[in-house]
Amino acid sequence: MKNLNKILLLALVVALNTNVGFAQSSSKKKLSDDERMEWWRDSKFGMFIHWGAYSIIGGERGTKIAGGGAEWAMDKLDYTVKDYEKFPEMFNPVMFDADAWVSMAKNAGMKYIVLTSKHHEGFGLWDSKVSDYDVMDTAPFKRDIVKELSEACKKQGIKFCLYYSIVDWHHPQAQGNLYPNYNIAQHDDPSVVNPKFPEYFKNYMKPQVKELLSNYGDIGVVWFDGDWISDYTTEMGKELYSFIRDIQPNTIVNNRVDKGRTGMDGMNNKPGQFAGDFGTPEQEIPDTGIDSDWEACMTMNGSWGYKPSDNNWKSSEDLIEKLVDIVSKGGNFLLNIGPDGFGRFPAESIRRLNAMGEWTKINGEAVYGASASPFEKPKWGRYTKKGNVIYAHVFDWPKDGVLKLNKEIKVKKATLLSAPGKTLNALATSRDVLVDVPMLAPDATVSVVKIELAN
Ligand code: FHN
Repeated sequence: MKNLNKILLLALVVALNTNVGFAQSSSKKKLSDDERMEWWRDSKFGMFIHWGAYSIIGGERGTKIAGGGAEWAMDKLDYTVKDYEKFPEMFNPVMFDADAWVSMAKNAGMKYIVLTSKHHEGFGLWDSKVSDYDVMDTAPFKRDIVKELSEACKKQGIKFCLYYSIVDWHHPQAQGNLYPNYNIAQHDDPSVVNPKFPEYFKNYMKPQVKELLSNYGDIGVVWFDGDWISDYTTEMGKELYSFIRDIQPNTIVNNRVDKGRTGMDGMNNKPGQFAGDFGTPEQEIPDTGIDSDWEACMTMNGSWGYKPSDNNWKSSEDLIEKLVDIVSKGGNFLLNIGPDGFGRFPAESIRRLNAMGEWTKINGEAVYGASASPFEKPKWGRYTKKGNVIYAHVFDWPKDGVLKLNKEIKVKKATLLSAPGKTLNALATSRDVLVDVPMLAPDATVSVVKIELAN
């Protein structure tokens, strides 16, 4: 009996140390597509994190500064595969604090985090058994970043999601005949065929994706990128999609898993023919709503990866308006942070996260679980909708203290989200519905009027 107890105790310890508990929680019952998408559709606001060995470089080499995203340093700053390897070899972000990152996302009002487990440079932020080019084997850091962040997310109740680049500038089979010389043409020119790519797909990519889906608990979204390279095929995309859903049936996968986009368009060109659960407009917001799931991803300055030379920061006000604009058109907003090589979020990003947090704390009701506006876009801002409520997000506060709503809106009750106890007077005229609002905007960025509908 004593021995049996010992065995049971040992089994429990092993289970706790090997993520067995996580794996079990992943094998939940298969949900319908609408059920599976529900948390994501309601979330509206997530954090993208671009972090890798490129975060040490910051987009600079001597006097040269990379144009565009600093995560492209290897390509833009002309590093050979061998030259570049020194950066993963010095990757030691001693200030990385997963709990602090998750808290910052949470306080900003974000509901999920998408971490670049491997960007185009090929360096993995987890303990991969099929690769030596990762944070445990190559880098002095020797801490499994995917594990730490997944656990912090679980602890703080945020969905943990992973980005994975199909493009790999380091793996020999992904480079094909050009290896050991890295050459961007390999990826972009359809006439340069890499006969080894299918081996990379089968023996490296799929096993890596399997590790990520097996060892880190429930993965909310798998966010692929690099679908544009000519060696990657729609057959591979469809295979990968089912492969993922077989491992974690309820995971959501973006449309870049397949080849449905024209060029770098966000949405698929022929809906229904390609694998993937949502479209991915990048650095843009569609003009109007789209009748399918989509998520706009965007940088705060002009770079995904850490780039101290880029001071072209969007203002907090602009970012809040972008969030509202996206939600009013039925999308999600995935806003990027590029931590530095020590593991710190840039101070400029933290400031913006804090401002967004202050806004979502008061006005989150008008965003989370809200859907696209059924009304025409008003001149002063945007509408979002939830059940029998319309939220008027006012970007330009009326100077005369009278907010003009579209005339189809039949007001039962109007209040400010910042002062819910006080009902605002509303009057329907033949041209508009007029709501008496304070002369001064209650929120310096976007003030929200909640309108309970009579019909
Ligand atoms: O090349 C990448 C880029 O570095 C970044 O990761 C963005 C994020 O959506 N995706 C690619 C370009 O579409």
